[in-house]
Amino acid sequence: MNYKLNKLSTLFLGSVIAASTAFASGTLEKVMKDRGLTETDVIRAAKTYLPSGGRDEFLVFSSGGQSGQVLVYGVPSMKILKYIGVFTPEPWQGYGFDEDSKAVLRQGNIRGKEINWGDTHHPALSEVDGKYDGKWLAINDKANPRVAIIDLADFETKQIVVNPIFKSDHGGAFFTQNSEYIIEACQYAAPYDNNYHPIEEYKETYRGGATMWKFDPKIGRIDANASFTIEMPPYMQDLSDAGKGVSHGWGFTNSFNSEMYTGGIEVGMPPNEAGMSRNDTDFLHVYNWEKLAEVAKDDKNVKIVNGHRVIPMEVAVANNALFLIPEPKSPHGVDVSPDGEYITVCGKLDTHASVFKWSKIKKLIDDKKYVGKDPYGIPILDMKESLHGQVELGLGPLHNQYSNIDGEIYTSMYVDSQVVKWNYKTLKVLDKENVHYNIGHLCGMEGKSADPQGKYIIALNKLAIDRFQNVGPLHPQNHQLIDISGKTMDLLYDMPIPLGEPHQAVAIRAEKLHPHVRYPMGTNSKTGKIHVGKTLAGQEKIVRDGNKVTVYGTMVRSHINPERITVNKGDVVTMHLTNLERAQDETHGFTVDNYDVHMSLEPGETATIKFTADLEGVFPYYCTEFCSALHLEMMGYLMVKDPNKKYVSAQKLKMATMTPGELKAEYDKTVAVNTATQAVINSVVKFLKDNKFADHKVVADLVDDAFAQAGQIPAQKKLSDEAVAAGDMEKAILFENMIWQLMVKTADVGIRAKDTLVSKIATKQSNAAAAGKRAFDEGGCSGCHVVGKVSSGPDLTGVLQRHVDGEKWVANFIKNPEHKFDDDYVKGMIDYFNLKMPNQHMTDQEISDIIEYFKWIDENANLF
Ligand code: K7E
Ligand code: CUA
Repeated sequence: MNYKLNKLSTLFLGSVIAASTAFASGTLEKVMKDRGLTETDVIRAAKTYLPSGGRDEFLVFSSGGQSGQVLVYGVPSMKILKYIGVFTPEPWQGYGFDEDSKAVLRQGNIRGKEINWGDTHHPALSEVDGKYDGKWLAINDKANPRVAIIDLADFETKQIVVNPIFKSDHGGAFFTQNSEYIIEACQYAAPYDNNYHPIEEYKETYRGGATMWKFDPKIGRIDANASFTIEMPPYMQDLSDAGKGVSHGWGFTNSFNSEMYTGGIEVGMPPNEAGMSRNDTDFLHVYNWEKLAEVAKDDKNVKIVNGHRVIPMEVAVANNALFLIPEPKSPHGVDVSPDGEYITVCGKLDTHASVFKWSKIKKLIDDKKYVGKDPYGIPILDMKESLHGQVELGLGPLHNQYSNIDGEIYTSMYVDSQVVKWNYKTLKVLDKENVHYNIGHLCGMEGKSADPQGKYIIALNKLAIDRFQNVGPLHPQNHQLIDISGKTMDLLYDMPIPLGEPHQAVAIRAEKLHPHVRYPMGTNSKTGKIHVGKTLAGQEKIVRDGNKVTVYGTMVRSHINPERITVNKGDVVTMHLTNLERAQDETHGFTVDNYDVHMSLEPGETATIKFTADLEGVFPYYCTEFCSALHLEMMGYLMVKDPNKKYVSAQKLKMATMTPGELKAEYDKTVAVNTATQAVINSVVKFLKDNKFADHKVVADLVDDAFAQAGQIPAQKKLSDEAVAAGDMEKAILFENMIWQLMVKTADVGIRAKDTLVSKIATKQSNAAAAGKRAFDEGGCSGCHVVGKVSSGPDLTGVLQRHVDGEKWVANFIKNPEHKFDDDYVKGMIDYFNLKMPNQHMTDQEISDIIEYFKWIDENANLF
């Protein structure tokens, strides 16, 4: 056997079960002492700890603030799983660096301007009956009024819509209870058209509003043409929420500048912050979007601005569909209860939370009982008569989340840096917990749906200050996990996030999500359709049309086809690449050096890059994911020639060549290695079949992947044989090498399948046996003994049966090997291995555990 085969068979035969480890008693106390941990710390750690390979109960989608992204993490472990590029290019995903994702990103252009950042604020999950269905995620961009849709089948951004009339937004995205619409309310009032209007005409020409984006939950796309905006006064609308249950069909949006103050600090006016917070109350906007959706269908009822349907305030009022309720000063959050009956509003500059009651509001509306009208003719309802009650919570209340307990609500206190637990029905404060620092939103588990789950609340803090190692003046964000399952809250965990400021985050039970692991072959992931550039193995080609060069290529471990592309300087190059893999997680990335292009091709995906080859020269291109042992070889060259230049060929170096005899010898050697390797693969296949691998889905999937690799071998063998027949031994050797590569990949997955299968079918180790394995590995025994195999020392399978009173014999031998060196049996072993077993100074406990481990090995001897 040569080196290659030797290594491979060691991998196979020596693959040992990864057993659970057990620690000696007293270890926990020692770790606690060494690390200065209290018992409370350890309990909190245990509540959030997720063992390797474990799964979280909830997934959180958090706004990435100024990063323009969304991030995904698990609860309770707080492990970050993904950043999703939304309004911002995201190179890892190729987002914004390949044509298909650029097409999505460029949907977000505003008035022809490319915008490459966003200020993401409020993610929202699609709903059925007010409950999350795990299908779609929407999020708004405050800076450039846009809403994006993310598909939870692959966690990719699929659509961006630009608000055609707002210049800023904030009160989105909020799904209505059956995902009929997504609410996007304005923030900073501005003229709807794109013209200049002097600030002195603020009250006349500047407007706020709430856009109702029509959503199709089947395909997960907004239909801009079926959407409309409800015109609202320039009160600076802030957060919104959709009614549900009893209040379904209605929307709620608050505001913070009922003063309609416009500042002027530079001309000696008091600043905005003073003028906009002068009144004791601002306005909660209450609107019947369901009725207005019908109204908007008639052209007579709307004005068209920038191609978008707008319902004027007077039309909304005439249809009894728009009302105002005074609410305490500079409010922020407005949060509808799970049943839709209570609407809790928090005023940043008021110490109270105000709980409005939908049945009271509805009665005032039905009775047309108004206390007046605002300057735009919108009826105003009496605040006191709309209120269920108010509770004093502390300083700076902002946002609310609900739990699974009836009446229980959690409110973030920005100024006090606290989370307050209270009851919105009884209006009693129940508990307060300090957070660090200046909390904004908070995120309950499905805490704003019709079906809140309780268990945890996450504080999304604006400042981290001293919580982490200093990494410079720009600090990470701090998400803090709080256990709310007990009578009082308990802060479990700080998670720094090196991304933008979190505003809203939404959590969903992980079991509700069913993302796929691969695409149907040739899919354009951005459209969900088969890509025009889909290319299968054997269909690769380079097409020229004038100065346009189109490449139809494929990627599969571990080569890119084609491997050489020659174009003229100035040619426009389009490359469609398809990842032919079926195996889970076998992504290939692709870039051409110096051309600012990158794509991430998940199994089955096709994507496109396009660039003008305006630089002359030689440009390597390569796979950017370390996808196999031959990943570095997964490359090729783009050669760009200047058609106007004459290239003189370089002097050819005279290279030594092999004789036909030498070539034949190398060919024979390569074939022999392959034959031997195949025998090893066959033995693994036999093991897998003998142990019924098909009964275990994860193993069967791995075996599928292995066969996908092995299935490519016959075609390569044919090419090799053809080369031999044609007398080209050089080429034949290369094809035989390719066969070996395929065998290695087959083996790689095969080993994983075997290990997985063994872990599935082996009997469970007792704690003692697990401790024994640990002692065996850490005590140095495994340096000479490999289970199931004769190595530098004998195979220990069955060792307890080899001697009379075997357990005692082995225990004595481990404890004191020297005493047995004259024993005939041991003498023979020493001769054979040319090695004496050293005394590893095991304790009696360790020795007895090792004996248990040996028993476990014997129970499972057939698996080694
Ligand atoms: Cu930061 Cu919802 Cu934009 Cu409050 S918002 S914190
Ligand atoms: Cu494909 Cu590296």
